[in-house]
Parts: sequence; structure tokens; C-alpha cells
Amino acid sequence: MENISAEQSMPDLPAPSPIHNRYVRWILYFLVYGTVIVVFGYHLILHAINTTKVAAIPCPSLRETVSWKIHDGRFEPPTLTVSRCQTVKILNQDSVSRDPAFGPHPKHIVYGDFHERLLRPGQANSFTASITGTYPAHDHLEETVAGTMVVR
Ligand SMILES: [Cu+2]
Repeated sequence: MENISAEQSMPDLPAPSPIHNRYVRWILYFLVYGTVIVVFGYHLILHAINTTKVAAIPCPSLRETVSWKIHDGRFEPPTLTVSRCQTVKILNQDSVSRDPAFGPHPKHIVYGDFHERLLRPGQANSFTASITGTYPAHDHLEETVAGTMVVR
């Protein structure tokens, strides 16, 4: 067997790169994760600012249901007037899908227990008109399809 001298078996190692320095690594982690957290937080705050929430006021007893139809690209009636605590049933009688929403487009407001969702032709979305006031409504897919809900 050949004898290997200490010099041959221990070649010079290159100088450690700065990334191997633990302080540099911590600073990089901090910058990367900090940026991710700041960007996510910014979007969460922006979403909260852009969405106004109108909190539901409990109804002592539920009243009858009123249908608010969408057909031929129009809300029928254009202005729906209901009494507080009536159930409003938005009914898509159009030939295309509709996505009814309250508030101005594209910001919207979250009205009481109304949950925005896509309505295919024939589908409906019901909620309780629990807060009085005048609320603009529109189809989020076609904002010119619009109406107004008045709750007294
Ligand atoms: Cu919209």
C-alpha cells in the first residue's frame, strides 16, 4: 500500500462563502420571510379596506319571501323595496350565469347574511334583508346589469 502524506490527503479547502456564515444566513431568512409576510399582510389589509361589511341585525321573526328576478339582462323590478326581515330570493331567469353582488363594482359590500356566489340559469340565492337602507346591486360578471334594493 502506498503511503499518503498529510499534504496530499488534506487539500486546501476553498474559503467558506458568505452564505455559510450563520449571521448572513439569518439576515437572508429575515429578508425573504419578512418580505413574504409584508406582501401577504398588505393584501389582507387592502382586501379589508376594499370590502365594506354591513353586519346583519337579528330579525325577531322572519317574514315572507320576495323574489328579485334577473332576466333579459335586467333586475326585475329595477328597484326592489322590501320590509326589514323579509327574505329576498335573487333568481337568475336569464340564459347566462349571473353573479349578483351588492355595493359598487368592483369593491362590493358584504350585506348581512348574503353570500356572493355564481348563479347558473334557474338558480337562486336567498338571504334575509336584515339591515335597512338603500343598496345598489349588480351582476359582477356584467356590471351594467344593475338594480337597487331598498329595505325599510
Ligand atoms: Cu362587482
